[in-house]
Amino acid sequence: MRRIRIAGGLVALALALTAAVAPSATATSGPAPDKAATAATGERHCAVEVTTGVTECFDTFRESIEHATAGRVTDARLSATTGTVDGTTTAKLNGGPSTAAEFVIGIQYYWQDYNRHPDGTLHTPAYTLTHSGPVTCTSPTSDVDYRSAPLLNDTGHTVDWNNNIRSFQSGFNNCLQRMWDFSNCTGPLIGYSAASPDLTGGRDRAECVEWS
Ligand SMILES: [Ca+2]
Ligand SMILES: [Ca+2]
Repeated sequence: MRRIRIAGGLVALALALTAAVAPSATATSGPAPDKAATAATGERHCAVEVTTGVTECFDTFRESIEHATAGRVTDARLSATTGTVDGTTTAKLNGGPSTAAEFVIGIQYYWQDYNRHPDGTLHTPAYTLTHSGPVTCTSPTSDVDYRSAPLLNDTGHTVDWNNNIRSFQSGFNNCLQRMWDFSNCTGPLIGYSAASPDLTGGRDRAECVEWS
């Protein structure tokens, strides 16, 4: 099942501007207290095209990646041990031709450790939010190639992703990801990174995500 719509209130811009000063590596205070998983029961795996704001949500992660790659990657898998996309999937996500219509730039996870408990079992419910854009990122990280702020808020299908990300995987298609505490992209939580299994003091705080 899937839904097609433009996410209301989502401001998503492709940017070619000079970045502000890069934030420091990680926020400081200790982990936030655990959070209740009481959100909607619909599609838990959403894909946002950051230049248009068009969002679709799906029952399975695999479907969300198929959508985020414009149909190119149809068999995406999350590792049962690490929770991140497995090596085969990573190679496929990075292996598109330069003329591909859409590139995955980052995957957000609702829980720390990529939605996995230490024994590898999934948190319940486990939500993901995949971001994509029409071109790969440029190598310098002195700029901002993509921005999503505020984040998807669709409690009818998933969760309000603002202040609800605990881990992320980027590093796809030459992109690194950084995050900010506030929707105006201030308040550094983490600088440009390929991934973070646990934002620790930055858990459940990001309202602006950028890629370069
Ligand atoms: Ca915040
Ligand atoms: Ca760049």
